[in-house]
Amino acid sequence: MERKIIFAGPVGAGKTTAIGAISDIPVVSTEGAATDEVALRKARTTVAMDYGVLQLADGGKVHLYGAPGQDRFDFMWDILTVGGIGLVLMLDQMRPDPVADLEHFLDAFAGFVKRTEGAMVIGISRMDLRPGATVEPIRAKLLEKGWNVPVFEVDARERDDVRRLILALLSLVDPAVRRFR
Ligand SMILES: Nc1nc2c(ncn2[C@@H]2O[C@H](COP(=O)(O)OP(=O)(O)O)[C@@H](O)[C@H]2O)c(=O)[nH]1
Ligand SMILES: [Mg+2]
Repeated sequence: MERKIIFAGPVGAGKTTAIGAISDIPVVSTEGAATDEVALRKARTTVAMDYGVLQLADGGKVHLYGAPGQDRFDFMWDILTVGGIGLVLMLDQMRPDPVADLEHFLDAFAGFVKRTEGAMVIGISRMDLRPGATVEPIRAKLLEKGWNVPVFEVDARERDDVRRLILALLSLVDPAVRRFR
């Protein structure tokens, strides 16, 4: 069975890294030189999408699509979500206001998440860079807004962390999904 999942979130949250950490093929990226405010954060950024594939133990495939983080590419978000079965929202603990980022992306992807009947998980990255940070403010905001979404601390560079995130999403969609290595 073939399934498509989407990674979304702000620039620098670790979407490209996460897909690279878990994909069984070298990631296909459309990175370009960063311009405007993003150039202050990193030299290259995803301008259209990232693509990777994860092979499941049962022979199934999960197609992994990373959406560009910048709002001016938000027209890509509607294109990328077509046929998707779930959303991984990556948030970055080092951003000035991760809770504001959460609200922004919940609004932007609400239609998609509704179509998938709530197939969404959240990964909070770069926790290691801010000692003492917790995911509680994110959980509190989700609760306040009535979103029942699993939240994980992830290091996007760690395959096991990304794996846990994707397994959680797949089991929301299909509780019988087989484990993968
Ligand atoms: N220290 C640390 N760095 C991370 C973590 N997750 C991702 N990164 C780094 O953050 C940077 C931005 O990641 P990238 O995948 O380009 O973000 P994207 O814009 O969402 O695609 C990369 O240098 C990653 O290696 C984490 O949990 N801890
Ligand atoms: Mg990227």
